[in-house]
Amino acid sequence: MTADFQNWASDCQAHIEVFLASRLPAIDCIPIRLHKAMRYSVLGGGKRVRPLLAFAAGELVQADKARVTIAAAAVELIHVYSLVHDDLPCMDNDVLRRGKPTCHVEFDEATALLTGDSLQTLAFELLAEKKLSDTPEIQLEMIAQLARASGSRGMAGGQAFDLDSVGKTLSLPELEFMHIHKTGALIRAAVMLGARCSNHLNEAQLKQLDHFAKCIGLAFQVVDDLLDAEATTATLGKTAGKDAENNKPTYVSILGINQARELAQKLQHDAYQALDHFGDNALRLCQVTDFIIQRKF
Ligand code: GRG
Repeated sequence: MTADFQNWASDCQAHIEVFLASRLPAIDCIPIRLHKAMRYSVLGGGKRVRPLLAFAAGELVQADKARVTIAAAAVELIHVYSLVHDDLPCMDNDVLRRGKPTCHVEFDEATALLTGDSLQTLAFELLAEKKLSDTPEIQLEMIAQLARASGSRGMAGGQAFDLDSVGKTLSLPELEFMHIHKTGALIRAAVMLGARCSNHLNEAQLKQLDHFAKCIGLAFQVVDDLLDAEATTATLGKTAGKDAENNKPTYVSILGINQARELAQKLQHDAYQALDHFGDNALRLCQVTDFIIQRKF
């Protein structure tokens, strides 16, 4: 990773942190416990991969950064809501997230449930309150796109499939279906919402970009499975080895470490190819792709 990319990514991460901090209700705002839990869950942690993708897609189309910031924040809020709910005892039952106790451990289960709910609605409040596109119909489509990506035909549906697959043997296409929904849908939304903050791309180009986003969404998950198998809890900031412990089908359990690594490289290559005709404007998207593949946590 180049120093130039590291500086850009640090700037984006700091920028989204400040924006999220400014839009989350203050801790002295009633109900205090809920607002504390929301800020605890969102602020001061995470790689911010989805905001990085939204900013990189925004740069591809020279979109207004203030608009992209709102889109990036909305996607990150949905992501954090999903983490808070995923960690609950009724789902993954985890105690560590982003290097600190999970929301329900630090607060309580009811507060964690409400935290996820409130982060989700805040995401849509942000998307709906300011002009994000010069074309109102496109902004409506952005809101619908994030809703679809988050709901039963996207992330929540993928999570349902995941919960149902514990202890089962999945085929590779079934595993792919699960992750295209559970993890991929939101990653795709991050890229597409960033790009739609400007009217620069035609339908064919948007389709091409969506194909790129699909490839990196899957690549993200393959790498996640590899890290779960190979990295330590201390490095990850969340419990390592959970997939095998919970008897979950993963790319590693189906393909083995070496083939899973090869698949991540193939998806990286496919992602690059999808960006081919965008030329130099796609530099940041290529760099975020490398970051996703090379990440250590
Ligand atoms: C509860 C509706 C609902 C959905 C949960 C995304 C998800 C669905 C659960 C998260 C469980 C998980 C570990 C999924 C694997 C991929 C993933 C989303 C990892 C966490 O994302 P990162 O690595 O996390 O971007 P940070 O903390 O860096 O933001």
